[in-house]
Amino acid sequence: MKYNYFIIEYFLMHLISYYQNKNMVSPSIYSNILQAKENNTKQFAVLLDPDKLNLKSIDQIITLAETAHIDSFLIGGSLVVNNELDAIIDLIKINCEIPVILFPGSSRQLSYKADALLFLTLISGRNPDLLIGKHVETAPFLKISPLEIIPTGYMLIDGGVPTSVSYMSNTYPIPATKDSIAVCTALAGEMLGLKLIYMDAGSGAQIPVSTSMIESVSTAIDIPLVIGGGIRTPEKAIANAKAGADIIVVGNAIENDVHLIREIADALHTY
Ligand code: 1GP
Repeated sequence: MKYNYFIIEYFLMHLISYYQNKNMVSPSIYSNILQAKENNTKQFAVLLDPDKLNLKSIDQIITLAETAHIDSFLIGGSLVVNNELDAIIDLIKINCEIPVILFPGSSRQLSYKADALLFLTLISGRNPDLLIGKHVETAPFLKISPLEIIPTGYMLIDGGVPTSVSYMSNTYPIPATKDSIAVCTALAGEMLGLKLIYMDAGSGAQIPVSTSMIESVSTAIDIPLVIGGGIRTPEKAIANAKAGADIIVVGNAIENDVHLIREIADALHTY
């Protein structure tokens, strides 16, 4: 019995020291985002949806992402029915040093293997579970996790087609042309202490978030602005960056053409 306690204590000590060392050597992902914003350097994040990838295709994406020097991988999806979240993160971690940020579609999409987590509050919606309920449930697990927690105001913007997020969250998106609603929502998120605003037209959106809305919101807030949903070309990525987006997220288009990783990364990094 005593021997068992000794083993457990030994294991815990090593675990704690592993995470302490990890925290000491890893610069904060959020401070990197703030630094980039201060330098007016635009960041590029590739979104990987575990349901749409297989472990073979991810190899090529990791190689291209590394040579293109993307800034981060976001990992998440509306459902994530397969069980490969940990395996995908392991593959990324073995092959490159690109930070991995969880972008969870539900509170089940957690992995301690990632570097950070967007702690999403769906501020464009009025579903109390996604404004505070799920946060209360997951808070104790996140408190003891090694993940860097980034409180994020998530705003769904109408992208011209019904999205999985809208259906799953039981919320309406903000109408695409109502810039003033987007501005007030983002301002409220900032005043509530959120650290990022993520405006998303939803994966595969027909109409991405407009540059007019991006400009209005980015002018109104001081915290970094993430834009995603329906971005398919380097030109749209650059137009968003010019309008004030700090981080551009692309998922769907890369699943269709992996070489877009290099094209969009080059365009944004030479912006
Ligand atoms: C979806 O913003 C992301 O939540 C990315 O959208 O897959 O359309 O690039 P796409």
